[in-house]
Amino acid sequence: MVKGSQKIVAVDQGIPIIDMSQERSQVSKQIVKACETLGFFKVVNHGVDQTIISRMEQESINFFAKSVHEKISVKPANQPFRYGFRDIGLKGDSGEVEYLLFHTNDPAFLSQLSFNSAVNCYIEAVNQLVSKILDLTAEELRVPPSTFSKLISTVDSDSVLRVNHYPTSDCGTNRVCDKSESVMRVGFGEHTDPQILTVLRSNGIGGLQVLNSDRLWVPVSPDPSAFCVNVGDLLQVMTNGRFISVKHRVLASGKESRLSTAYFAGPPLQAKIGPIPAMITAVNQPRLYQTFTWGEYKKFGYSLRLEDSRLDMFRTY
Ligand code: GA4
Repeated sequence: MVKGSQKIVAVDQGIPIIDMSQERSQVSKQIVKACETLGFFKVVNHGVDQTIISRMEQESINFFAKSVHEKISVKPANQPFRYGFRDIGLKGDSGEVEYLLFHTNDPAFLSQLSFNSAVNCYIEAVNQLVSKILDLTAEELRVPPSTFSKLISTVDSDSVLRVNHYPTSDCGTNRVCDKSESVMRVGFGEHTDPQILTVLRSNGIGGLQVLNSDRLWVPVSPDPSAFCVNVGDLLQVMTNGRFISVKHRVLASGKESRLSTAYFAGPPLQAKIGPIPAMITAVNQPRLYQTFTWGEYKKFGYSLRLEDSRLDMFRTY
């Protein structure tokens, strides 16, 4: 069942599309504006090689086409990383989705995957894209150049890759799918991403929606050549609330299958996260959040349900 605000507006309403081949200062201005107003934008001409993207997509399709037995046999180091079907997180959330979720620095797991070279190339490429976006952000905010990107570029950065497959509703049965069926199913319930920044791309099937500042859901049109970028909770904290960690969800029609790949760029577990000094002023922008480690935040996050607000716990008032 779909809960919460249900008003849906026109597709792509207010969603910025940022052409990364523009002049550098233009790109950084547009990124910061998008992070402040919606916390979500699309990037085009992003520089990620199309062959890396296509290979990752084709290999993911091949993976999900395997038998359940084969899929559950790939085992990442520990929970919550795994091949999963319907169950999300550890507190009883579920969605009409099957997925592969793993730490990007888990060589033992990656070596079990038949497509580990495609995955490694993809991770490297999207990590570079995230670093570039974060450096452009820092420039426009006039804070030291690698303030954000240094957190996601070390060997112990806690970044995660999630490959989601939202199957058709007749999946796994011999039932002929009624094409007139227009029921929307929750593929992935509303939530914010806990990390710093997320980059996501999908095949040509829609379903992603973001919640705007008027609390209206904006469907995002699928564009396989673009990346969707969203602010995560940690970037909201570091910018002292200036950037918005946007709520989003996936509603699946079940008529055609959606495939998406999300890279969640996170810092090392022991990294201390709090508002950066340049974002705090005593009068206009008093400190909104306490300082905590990513490890503490993550542990707390996993004790809650998907749609719960994790950030409230770390507010100063
Ligand atoms: C949301 C973003 C990522 O998909 C994820 C998710 C994680 C999981 O599926 O295991 C969480 C969810 C996500 C936020 C709250 C907790 C943790 C499920 C859940 C109920 C991999 C992540 O890092 O946080």
